[in-house]
Amino acid sequence: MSSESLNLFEKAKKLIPGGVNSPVRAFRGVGGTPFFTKRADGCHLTTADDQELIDYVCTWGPAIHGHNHPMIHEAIANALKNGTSFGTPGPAEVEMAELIVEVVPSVEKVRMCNSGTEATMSCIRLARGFTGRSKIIKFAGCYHGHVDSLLVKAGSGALTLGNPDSAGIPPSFAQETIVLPFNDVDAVRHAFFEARDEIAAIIVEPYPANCGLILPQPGYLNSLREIATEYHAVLIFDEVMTGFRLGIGGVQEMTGVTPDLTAMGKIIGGGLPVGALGGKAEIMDHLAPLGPVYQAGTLSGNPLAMAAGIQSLRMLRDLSPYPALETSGSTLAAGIRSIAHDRGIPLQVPQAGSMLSLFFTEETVLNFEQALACKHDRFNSIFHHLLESGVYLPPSSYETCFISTAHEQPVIEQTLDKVNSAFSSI
Ligand code: KE4
Repeated sequence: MSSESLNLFEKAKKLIPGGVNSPVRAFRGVGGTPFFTKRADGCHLTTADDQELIDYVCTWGPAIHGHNHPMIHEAIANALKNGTSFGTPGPAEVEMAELIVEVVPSVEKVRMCNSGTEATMSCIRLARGFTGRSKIIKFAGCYHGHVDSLLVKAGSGALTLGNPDSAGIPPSFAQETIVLPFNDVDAVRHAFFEARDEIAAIIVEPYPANCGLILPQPGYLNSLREIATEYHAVLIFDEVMTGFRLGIGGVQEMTGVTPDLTAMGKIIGGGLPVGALGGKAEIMDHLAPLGPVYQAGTLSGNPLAMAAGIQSLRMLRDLSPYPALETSGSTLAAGIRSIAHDRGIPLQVPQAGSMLSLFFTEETVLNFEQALACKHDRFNSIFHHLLESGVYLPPSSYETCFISTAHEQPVIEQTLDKVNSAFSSI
């Protein structure tokens, strides 16, 4: 590892727990020391030691247009002339709400917040307030941010650090959360048979991407919709990651499965801190100041973040880069599969649009247990070989790679050359 990043990390560790402001950045999943980034442009990061990396993390999703896109940069600069935060309603919030309602099928009303965690936390509280019930169903390996009720068998950084159940969550909270295996309809039916009118909501990442990328079996999401309707429970799609990425309307538009509430984030911030929850007006109107469910935020709807997010959404709506992103994703996934196959290395590369992940196993991964059983040491070896050759994958086999419109064909080909070399090493 280079010296400037090492120096910075040593300093950071004295001041910030683990030296990072979000655990998954610490490389605990893959080993080694994280590099520090000093700038980002297009599909590249430049490290503190001027190493240029092809970035397949894309700041964990928001940078779908690549980093530092000039039109997003300009939108923020223009908004900055008017100040940074007003603490009153502003016109940009209306424009953002209009855009989200326009492009996300199930959203009739929307409330902005500042992170995906706030969005899912608010969805849970709203579902409980709307139904008067307490229990929540979530799925093993799904990660919905660091919400007390949802840090139970969670994915992403919690799983990477080997503690999918965080300390600090009172048993009284955890017992209100029912954790089920993904892709198992009978498990959901059984849970409702047992706890029927106690269950306020099902919350699901419709394409789980926090224990690697797991694709729902045909009809699975439809079954969740039917069961939630049958038992008058709220169906919450956590589209913080998939929203606006797999299509402008997310998984709900792709599959035609309509949730009651949707948690959003990442892309709608254009790289600035933004989350949002949206859904049926009948439910959303239970939020304060209209209804009894309190939810708030000093910087919610911040004008700079709105400007960045509005520009990001406009470009997605007007330019529709999704076919090109699908081509990039499928080309990269097919190339990696072929490289592994030629070497007789068992590897699954699930891919959807500009999202893909690597599971070192023979079988298709359909749930958390199967994801756990993969050969993570092989991923870690590939991760470090690629990093040394200038390609940055997410620093955990429980994460998902993201591709942006800035990852043009030559970059994909260059990446595959480096993947080929990396696979020669295992
Ligand atoms: P934030 O609070 O980190 O903005 O969003 C939480 C969240 C909610 N729902 C889903 C489906 C998510 O993927 C996330 C956050 N994603 C992780 C990456 N797997 C963020 C990276 C990190 O924790 O630093």
